[in-house]
Amino acid sequence: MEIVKQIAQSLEAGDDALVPQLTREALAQGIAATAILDDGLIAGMNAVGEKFRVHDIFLPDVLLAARAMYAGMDVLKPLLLSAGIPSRGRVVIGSVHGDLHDIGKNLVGIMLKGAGFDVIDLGNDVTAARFVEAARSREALVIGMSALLTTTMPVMKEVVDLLHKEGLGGRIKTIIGGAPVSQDYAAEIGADAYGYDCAQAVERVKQLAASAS
Ligand code: B1M
Repeated sequence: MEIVKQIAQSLEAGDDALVPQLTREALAQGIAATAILDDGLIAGMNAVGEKFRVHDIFLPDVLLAARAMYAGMDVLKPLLLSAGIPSRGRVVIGSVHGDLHDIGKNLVGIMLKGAGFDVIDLGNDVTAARFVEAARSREALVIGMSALLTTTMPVMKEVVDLLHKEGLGGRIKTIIGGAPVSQDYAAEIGADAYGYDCAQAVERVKQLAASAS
């Protein structure tokens, strides 16, 4: 697993040429895509977050790391997606208004597609009105929201409240996730589920879709 550590280190260094190269090599060595994702790419990004928090590195370094993360994800994406599964239903996802972080949200989208969901990705900086309108007009079973900033978490409550105000609360389910979000926060704002990571998000969405359909 030495190579997986190297992937994490290259991501920390923001090397968007070496990360995909090592990712391909790791796959060729027979290492599972999910192990490369968790122990290489996500582990590297977590280290970047910690260094950024203590001002060891600065915003441009984080941007480079994000670019390297995407370069690695591009290699893994086809392996995390599986073709030919009949649709389990439609899910609208997005990063909430004010939030430009989209790596975790994109991973959740890839994993949901891989599990057979029809995913409508609204991107980042998505207002409550856009989430609800998209879910209603596209007949989605679930809205999945991601927030990485403590300041943007309240938008999740706006979405839940708007759904209830429009009488859609029982029909369209909600799941929230992102580093500052928790099960307690989901309960507090009345969201139907919380996903700790993209794998758990898929399990929760399966349960929500089954109860919504
Ligand atoms: Co920003 N940033 N950032 N940043 N950034 C954080 C979030 C921060 C914790 C860093 C720190 O201080 N340690 C901090 C937030 C502090 C806080 O709110 N308490 C922070 C800050 C302050 C900022 C700015 C304000 C910095 C500035 O401008 N001074 C600014 C805000 C911009 C904005 O959004 N308006 C900013 C900008 C950026 C970049 C643009 C440089 C870049 C984002 C690039 C991009 O996304 N395209 C960036 C990055 C990369 C980070 C860190 C380092 C890494 C985030 C990441 O991608 N992690 C982050 C530190 C950290 O989180 N430790 C940080 C990897 C990703 C796979 O994990 O997104 O958590 P994550 O997703 C996980 C789970 O959370 C879960 O599944 C994934 C794993 O499987 N999950 C879900 C996510 N969404 C889910 C949804 C679900 C279920 C599960 O259901 C729907």
